[in-house]
Amino acid sequence: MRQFDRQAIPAALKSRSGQAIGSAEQWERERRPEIIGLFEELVYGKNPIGRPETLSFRLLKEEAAMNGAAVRRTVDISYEGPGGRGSFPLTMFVPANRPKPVPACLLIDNRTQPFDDSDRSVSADFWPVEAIVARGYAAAVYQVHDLDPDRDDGFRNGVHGLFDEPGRERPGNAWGTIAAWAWGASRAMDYLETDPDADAGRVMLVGHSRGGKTALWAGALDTRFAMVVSNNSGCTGAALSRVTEGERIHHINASFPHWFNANYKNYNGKEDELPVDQHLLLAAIAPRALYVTSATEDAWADPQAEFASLVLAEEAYRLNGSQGLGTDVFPSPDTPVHGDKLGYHLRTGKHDLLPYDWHCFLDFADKQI
Ligand code: GTR
Repeated sequence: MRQFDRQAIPAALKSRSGQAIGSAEQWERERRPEIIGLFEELVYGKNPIGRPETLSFRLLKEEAAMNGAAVRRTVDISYEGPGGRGSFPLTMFVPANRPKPVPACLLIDNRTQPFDDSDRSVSADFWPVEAIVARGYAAAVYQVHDLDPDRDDGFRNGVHGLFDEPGRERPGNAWGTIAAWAWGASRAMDYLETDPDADAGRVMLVGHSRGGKTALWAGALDTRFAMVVSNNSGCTGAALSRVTEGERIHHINASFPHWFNANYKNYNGKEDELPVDQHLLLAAIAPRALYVTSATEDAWADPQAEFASLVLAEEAYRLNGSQGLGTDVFPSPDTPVHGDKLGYHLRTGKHDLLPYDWHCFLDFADKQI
């Protein structure tokens, strides 16, 4: 693996004031909240609201799917804020012939085409529901643009428009679009907690690319997710910003100014000045299960920078008596590494989410949840 200076990277087990963090209890009480607070303040932004009191669920449709192998359920998740009412649909396929409740995958779908899988007669590589259901998991999905459009539009619409204080200038730490999508994952979890067919204590949250960044942030904030999967998440996802040879903070802030908060722009070209790096986001998921992937042809996400981040996150897992990933040797392509709580694979091919990736997530999930 590429060499980098570990000393130049903020230590997981040292607080900002320089205090050593020596126990899981101290991690939970001091360092983890400090890390979350720094990411809110400087990177993703702070959500103005958690679970709204007005949150409600309505079953829109339920029918047999996949020739009877699954039940397909569509639920409307709705809420109200000072800016009005909003909602997003959650679609879920539940394996028909399994004892309930079953574990579930929740996919944060960042594809832009409208979602129409009504009879699910054709398998999609990105979301191979037949395979997921056949392995005994419920497959749930929501689409990010139902929470907030993926455009730099001044945060007037989507959940920003509903919950931001009307007329108030947005502070530098106001939530960006990735935070809005992550908020949606928690609202989907609120629903899963009420669905008797799904075991909310065994949910794996999955996202690809910008959806992978979202999965990591949602998984760091919301400890109800038992397992988090970051697929090819790259810059401001799993990849270490100080180490990457791919996309950098100034690139991502220029191409996608709406993804992160305004304060993050102060770190364009100044990765070294950030008091966090992305391994701390992964560490904030400890002691829960975490699986990170890269692809050989995805240099923009920088596989080595993604792997290095996991290796550095391991310290937080060790505090909890876990071995973490158990190796710092960058693996060969298509050879998954399973530590006891951390997993990784480097898939041959391009930036994408494919059946091979899902197969590996489920292998890890079978052991973890
Ligand atoms: C790219 C962006 C990446 C990644 C990707 C995606 O253009 O630079 O950070 O998120 O989009 O979401 O597909």
